[in-house]
Amino acid sequence: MHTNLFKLGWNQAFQQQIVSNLHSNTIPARITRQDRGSYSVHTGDHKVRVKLSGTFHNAIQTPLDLPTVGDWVLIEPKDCLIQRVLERSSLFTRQSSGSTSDDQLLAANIDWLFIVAGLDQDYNPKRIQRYLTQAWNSGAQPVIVLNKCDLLEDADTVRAQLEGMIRDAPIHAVSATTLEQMESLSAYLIPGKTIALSGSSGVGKSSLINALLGKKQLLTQANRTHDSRGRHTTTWRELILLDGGVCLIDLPGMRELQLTGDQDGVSKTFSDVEEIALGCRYRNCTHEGEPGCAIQKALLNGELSADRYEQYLKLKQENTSTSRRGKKQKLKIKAKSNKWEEKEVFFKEVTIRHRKNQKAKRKFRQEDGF
Ligand SMILES: Nc1nc2c(ncn2[C@@H]2O[C@H](COP(=O)(O)OP(=O)(O)OP(=O)(O)O)[C@@H](O)[C@H]2O)c(=O)[nH]1
Ligand SMILES: [Mg+2]
Ligand SMILES: [Zn+2]
Repeated sequence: MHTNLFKLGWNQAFQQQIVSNLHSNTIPARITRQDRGSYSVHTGDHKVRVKLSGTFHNAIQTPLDLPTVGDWVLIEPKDCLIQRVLERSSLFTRQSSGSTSDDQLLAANIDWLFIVAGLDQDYNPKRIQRYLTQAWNSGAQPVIVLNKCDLLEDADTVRAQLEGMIRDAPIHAVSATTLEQMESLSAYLIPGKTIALSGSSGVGKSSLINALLGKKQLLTQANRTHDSRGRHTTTWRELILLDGGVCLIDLPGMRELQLTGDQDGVSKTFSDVEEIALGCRYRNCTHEGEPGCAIQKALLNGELSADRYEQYLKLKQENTSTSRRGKKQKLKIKAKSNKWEEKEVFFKEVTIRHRKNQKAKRKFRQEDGF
């Protein structure tokens, strides 16, 4: 396999998915950008624009089947058509806004998910927890990057406060503008690895990528002055290759990050709360006044803050309702495919009956001397 592919993140796990005789006329490529109706892919040597093949298109059952930025696909180089998406090692999604319960795919096959927050007026630790919950569901390791540390005298104090609220995810305070502490991110810049940068608009995701590239490649724009909110400058998702062979995925700032309904993320983000709940006398304790409730005790003695418990309940509740909606959607798809299966069986039976009739008629004609 071409060594340039390894720089793009290709590895044994993807290689093993290719059955050589089945895919002899295809080559692997990584999706770097998605536009309406077409995709840009990198083959290791060059960039090509490709589309979905008709067979692929017809086989799509859910939005999860569609390729997204970071995906490895098999393409037919002659026709520039995507034939298959290889199984993903991780997938960062969010719940689509509006009434549909579809997952919106944001980035695939990422090793580290940077949750970027700006140390300006828009700084909000609860938003970081929300991103963290969703990040744990992606399968990638979350890393919290507090950008714009140049704006604060005591960025380390803010970082320490956040550390008290967050478990199992490293936190770095850096500045994309002055490059202070940027070297703390070099631990993640390993050739063949992929990092996606998520976070609200204006936190400095594109600025961080430019700082890592050492040039102003991506467009950035000053935030609104009165509240430091961003102006939604980046409008598409894009995979950028650093010289050393590290892939960075720039994501547009999101207005809202709705959770996609997997309770694991909540459990991991609030593992301290769930650990306390293990001490409740009753296994099905609702923590609303039962005797021997460890949560109530922790809230009273200050071991657990009311604020943190409230945030836990909020995200858990949000996840439960989205997972119910998600299940309904999956059931609908199943019902649809069952219908198709029934139709297929019906048509098969009709064809068999028709053939039998034809055969019987032929036999009858032969016997009758026609
Ligand atoms: N002071 C300071 N400003 C920064 C830093 N990083 C980025 N900025 C500024 O923050 C503003 C927004 O930066 P962007 O990189 O465009 O933010 P973004 O997260 O990509 O925003 P969207 O593309 O809208 O999602 C720009 O004016 C940057 O110059 C930093 O470390 N310190
Ligand atoms: Mg941007
Ligand atoms: Zn309890």
